[in-house]
Amino acid sequence: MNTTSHGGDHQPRELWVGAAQLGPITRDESRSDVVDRLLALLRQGAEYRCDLVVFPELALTTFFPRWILDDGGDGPISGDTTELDSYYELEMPSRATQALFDEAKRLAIGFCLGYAELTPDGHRYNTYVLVDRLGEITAKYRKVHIPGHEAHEPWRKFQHLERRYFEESPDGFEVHDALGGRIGMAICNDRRWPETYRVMGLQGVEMVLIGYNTPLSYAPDPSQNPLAAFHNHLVMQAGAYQNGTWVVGVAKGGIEEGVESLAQTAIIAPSGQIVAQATTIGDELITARCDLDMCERYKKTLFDFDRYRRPEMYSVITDPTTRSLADVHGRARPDFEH
Ligand code: CDT
Repeated sequence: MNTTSHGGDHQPRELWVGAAQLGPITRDESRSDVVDRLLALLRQGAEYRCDLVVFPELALTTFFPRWILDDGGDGPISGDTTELDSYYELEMPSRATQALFDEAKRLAIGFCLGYAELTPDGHRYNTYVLVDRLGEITAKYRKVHIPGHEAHEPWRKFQHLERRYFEESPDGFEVHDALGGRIGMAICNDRRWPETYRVMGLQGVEMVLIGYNTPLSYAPDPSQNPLAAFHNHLVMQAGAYQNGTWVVGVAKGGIEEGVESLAQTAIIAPSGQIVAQATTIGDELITARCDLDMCERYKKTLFDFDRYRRPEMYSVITDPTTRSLADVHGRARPDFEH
């Protein structure tokens, strides 16, 4: 990689990124078989001289929130949780994933890995870790926006029980100086929310890494099904452009245990343009040379936040006591009165 310090000389700051899309992982696929697939993609990334390889959300197991895996009552998780617990990692690196960390260090390549995390004190998170060229975890992110439902809903063809199996992140969206850039992470449903990108944009993010598992069938409103691919790129391209950042969106796609999921892994420039896109729905590495200085072209012009933003006009976004402009101004504004 050809890097300079932020705001240094005129050498381009380039980060070669690999987006490592995965095809389906079956319910009975062992961790070591999955890690072998990840290793193959990591090595391919090294052959292409990538600095960083990004894997999807929950990259070590099948997307288990599609099943009710405990007693399934209205309350919290209860009963026999043997299978459920088997999908979580109690430590990272774990015994099964150590090979990935060792290989990254040997190849001097970074990676980002999504997995289900069960902490020693019993908290369950949908987690991403960023690993540097030395095979060390430099940053951890826990999913902020948890979609789906809390209790078993038998009317659905398949469940989306993320809200039963994962807690919301207590930490939020941080950015990290790593691999020569300013890097942030988000997971799946997070990508649909403009605040995800803006909170990191305000911290100067230059590349947002986003893994996803997106079923092509959305039970609460099937009219959205044909738009799944459009919405996927719409939100990531908008997030990139409006914040002057690279976005790397990485799918676990294909038909997994009978459920079809979106592929369409993409690397998106700060212009909002897609510069690389997967063409299959299986394991596939796509790569791009990302000029991190391209971010400044947007951050210093049209999206010069310090110059043009009006945060005092946005209080309804974060202040739960204001629900309308009338609340903000303490009265109804004349032109709103009838
Ligand atoms: N994994 C994940 O967050 N998937 C959601 C599905 C939404 S439907 C409950 C997504 O936003 O793609």
